[in-house]
Amino acid sequence: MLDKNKKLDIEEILKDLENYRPKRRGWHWREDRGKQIYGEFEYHQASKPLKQSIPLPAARSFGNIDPQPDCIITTEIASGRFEDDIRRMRMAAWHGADHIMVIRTAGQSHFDGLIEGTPEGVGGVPISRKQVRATRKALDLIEEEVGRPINFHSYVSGVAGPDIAVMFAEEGVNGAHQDPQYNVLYRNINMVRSFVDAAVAKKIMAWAGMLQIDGAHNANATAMKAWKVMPELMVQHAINCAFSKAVGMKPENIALSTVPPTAPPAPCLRIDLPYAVALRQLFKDYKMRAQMNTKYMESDTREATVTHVLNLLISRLTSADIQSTITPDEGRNVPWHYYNIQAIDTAKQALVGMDGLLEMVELKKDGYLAEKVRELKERAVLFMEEILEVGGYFKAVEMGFFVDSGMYPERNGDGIVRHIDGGIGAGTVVERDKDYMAPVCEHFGYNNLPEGLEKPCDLIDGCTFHKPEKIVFIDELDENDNVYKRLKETEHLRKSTQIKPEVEWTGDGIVATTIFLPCDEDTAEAAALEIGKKMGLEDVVVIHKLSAHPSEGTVVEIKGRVPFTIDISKLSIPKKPEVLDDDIIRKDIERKPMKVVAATVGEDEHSVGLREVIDIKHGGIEKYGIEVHYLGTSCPVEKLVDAAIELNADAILASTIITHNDVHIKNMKKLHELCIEKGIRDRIILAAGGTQITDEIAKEAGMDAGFGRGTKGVHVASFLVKKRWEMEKDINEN
Ligand code: Z98
Repeated sequence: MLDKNKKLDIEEILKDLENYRPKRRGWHWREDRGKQIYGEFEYHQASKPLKQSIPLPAARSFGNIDPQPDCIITTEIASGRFEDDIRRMRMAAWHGADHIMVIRTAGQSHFDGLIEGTPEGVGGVPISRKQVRATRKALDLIEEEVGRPINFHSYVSGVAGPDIAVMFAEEGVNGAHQDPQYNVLYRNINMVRSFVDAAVAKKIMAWAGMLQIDGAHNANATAMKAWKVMPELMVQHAINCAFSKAVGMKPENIALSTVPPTAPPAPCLRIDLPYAVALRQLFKDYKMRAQMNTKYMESDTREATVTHVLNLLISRLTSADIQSTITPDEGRNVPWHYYNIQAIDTAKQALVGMDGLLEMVELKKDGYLAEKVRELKERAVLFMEEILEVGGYFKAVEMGFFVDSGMYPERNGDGIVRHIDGGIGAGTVVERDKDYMAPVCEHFGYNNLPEGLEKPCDLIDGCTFHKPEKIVFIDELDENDNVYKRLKETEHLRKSTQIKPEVEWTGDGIVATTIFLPCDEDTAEAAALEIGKKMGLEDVVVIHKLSAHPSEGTVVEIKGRVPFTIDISKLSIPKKPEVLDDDIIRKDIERKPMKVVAATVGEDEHSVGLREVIDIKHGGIEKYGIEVHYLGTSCPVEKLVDAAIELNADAILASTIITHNDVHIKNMKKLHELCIEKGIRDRIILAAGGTQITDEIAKEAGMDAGFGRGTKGVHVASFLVKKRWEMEKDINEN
């Protein structure tokens, strides 16, 4: 069992890996979907709570509940080093992801066999047995920690598809992309080979109960005008669904990869919603994996998040069995830990926020929506009919039917063309001999097995599916490119008190900074690079810019590496305030009543924070019997001090939220000075609070204490009582 206060021990995971067997096989949906009570609320589209998790920030005001939506939430991981990936998986699981999609290293589709060991990848990990097994082992621990099974997923496309499918089935991988059309169109793998391989791979996936995601969305990502390929997308889904079912997959294990085809500033809902509805009508028996649109995304995380949320609205207005969350990563090409987490939180927040939407609004059954839905379905059916007319799928591909930029039946002649005898692996498919026989289970197609056999592998005393001990585990083949070497390089950071910032890999040292510069974009970019260098960063790169105005200003985000480490043993970490027992506080107030005056000072209308600290309803200081005189918001400091004098108060609580031009600091200083001026400073306790206040900042500005975010009544009451003891002690001693 993992300890939440301890990091994953990678060395421990690698230990005895040759004998590790995954705990389970097959896909797992969330449990107890539907009605759920979390705290004070009833949800209608939720699922079982997690044992341990990190709730959304606002949960603080709702009893720290962390409602889990009914659908699976995906995170895509693509760092290229599995030892770093697994830490990110753990963080993702704590935020609510239960589908971990591991991207493969660039080009693995073209490897015609399995690879071994743990080499570093580009844009993803080289998928090898060792890497998969270590990841599954880590996920087995992580799922126990959060109390929910985690689906591990990668890719079964490419020329080694069947080999990978077998390995995944053996190693407890729970889901995979598998779509022969993907190989043909985007990886230029021979069509015949791709479809034969797909049959073999799908049969194995069916045995392992893996969930399959298709590749239709790639047409969306490839076509410049992605909304034009909507009819084709439906055709691609249909081909893969029908083929998979024919091979023996259950429809509930076949998921369509659907993407709302467009994004703002296009009027996206008017295009995306009819498409989503049409898909769900045509493919009722299948699952929907809703991926967000990444096609038009650039480097702006805010923009990406809005598109993501609009896509989540479509998911709630229609349905999603799996909700993917790759947003900012894909646009920026920076698969960073915190973007995974942010995107998972975006999905969780939006889905939970839109809980029960369809109980309150209804999609119209006539008018624009219904007409568009019908039109899209008609276009798709006509497309399919034309495929049949020209002689079938292979012919249609040869004629460039797919990824054409025209909206069917319009065709612009710019589709992807592949030939029946072309592409990688052409000519490698041979017909099975009459006496062909393969004594292995879940083998697709013609096989000459002797009659009366219970299962084919009885002929060879078991195959690896039935006798996993027969699986051959190859550890490392490359003595330089492997995890042990990489771990050695980061040992000084993992096994000492030294730390470095990181966004992707242990010790990568990367930090990102947002800078506003009062000038045009080009100048701002050059200036930002210079600022990064002057800040001591190495390898400074601009990762985002946004013009605020052609000459008035530009926002630039840079990243760079820090060349140093920080020794955490030398840090002075402010101690968390010790709170007194409720009874002790109450008794002390009974012993000697306490009176405080409180207000939000200056021109500041924020009241919520202070009211929470005061009000009995929120567990504020009133509940201990402290008498509070609340003077409201926008209260002049003078008024507060005068009231304290008039009421002979023990303490003043000043809330100051606005920080513009350091007005919060000025307010605190003024309060302190005024109390000195009026001669009460040595007998009055001064405390300030606000989102940007810390104890340190407040004390520097003359307060006795400062209270920041997350402060509760008990913190302030404990402080007041303790401070009064201190003052009483001083008086007694003098
Ligand atoms: C996703 N963000 O779908 P290579 N097979 C299929 C695919 O769609 C993909 C691959 C294989 C996307 C990820 N999809 C993109 C059907 C890729 C990947 O050739 O190893 O890159 O295979 O979740």
